[in-house]
Amino acid sequence: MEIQRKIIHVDMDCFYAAIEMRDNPALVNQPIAVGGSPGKRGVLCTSNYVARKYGVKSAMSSAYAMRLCPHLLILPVNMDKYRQASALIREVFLSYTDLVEPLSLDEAYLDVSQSQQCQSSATRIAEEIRAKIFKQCQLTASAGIAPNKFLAKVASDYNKPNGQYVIPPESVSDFIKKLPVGKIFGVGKVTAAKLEKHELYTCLDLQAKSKAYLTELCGKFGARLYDICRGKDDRAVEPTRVRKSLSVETTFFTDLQSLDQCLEQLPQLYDELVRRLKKHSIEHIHKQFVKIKFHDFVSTTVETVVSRLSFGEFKQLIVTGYQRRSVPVRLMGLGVGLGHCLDEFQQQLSFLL
Ligand code: TTP
Ligand code: MG
Repeated sequence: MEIQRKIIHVDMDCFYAAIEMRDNPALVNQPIAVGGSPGKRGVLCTSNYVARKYGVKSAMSSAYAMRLCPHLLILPVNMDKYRQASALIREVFLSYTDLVEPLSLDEAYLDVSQSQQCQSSATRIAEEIRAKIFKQCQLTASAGIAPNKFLAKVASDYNKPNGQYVIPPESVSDFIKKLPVGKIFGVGKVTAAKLEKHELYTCLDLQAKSKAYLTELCGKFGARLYDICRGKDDRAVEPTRVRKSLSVETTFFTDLQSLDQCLEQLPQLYDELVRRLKKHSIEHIHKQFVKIKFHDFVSTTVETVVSRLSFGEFKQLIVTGYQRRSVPVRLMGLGVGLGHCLDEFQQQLSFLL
């Protein structure tokens, strides 16, 4: 018999913005966002709920956001502060279970199947966790409680902000039937449109299709869809998840017009990458890569296998990448693929973002 698991997905409410509002309560009723400034082709990391009413959201260009909401206040990113809050939140999680899988600074899966607190009620554990987070950080969190990761994540969005939603095992089959395909993690706009073209709108519609049909339609992802639309997801909560790469990138104020101009930018980006690697005490790398985004938003990535970081290799990679198109460049990034140097949870924490 399959063991019934209890998974909680916790996601902080408008995390970066909530921290800024906590630290300056005068901002609470104003539309605010956190991100880069509009004059420098910045993008938003997030916005508060007042700003969201205007359609202002994550990953939107700051310039466009200002058009939607002219009195929007865009605050600079203060990563150290967000990391600090994130560390406190994780301490709360770890007081309930060791099985904590952080997905980002503000989000984690917890497997509380074996946790004894709150008479082993996952619902009450989630309530306590949210209350403790509020007490320690003055920030609100939302949670989803379900028998697996997929459902827990969907559920954490249901009563957001500052709420939680439970999908008990006996409700899974009813819950899943009505779920729109767009809510499935991994189904973006393109896949959703494709499914809808075939009149597949909900998980119930997907359930009527064979695995072969879904695979034909969506490739490898089809097999996963076959399980997911039945509310089935066996992925374990993996506390040792580590990041596989680290990179830095810059979008230029004006497009770079030549290979020489691209190479001129290398030292600055390289120094930034070295700084980040040092900060996280990373020594083992196995790959270097360069990402170039051209003026028309077409991107290319060039990589090479290395055992030590090399400035000269980056130079070569830029040459190769640039010459693939030889047109103006909007963005350049440098990165490294990481070896297996990190397995301690603490190291992992310092490593997120
Ligand atoms: P999210 O949990 O996606 O968003 P959120 O916490 O701001 O809002 P919600 O209440 O809807 O959960 O992301 C967490 C943080 O990660 C967010 O505060 C800022 C950062 N982030 C980015 O920097 N860029 C992005 O594109 C996204 C989506 C998030
Ligand atoms: Mg969040």
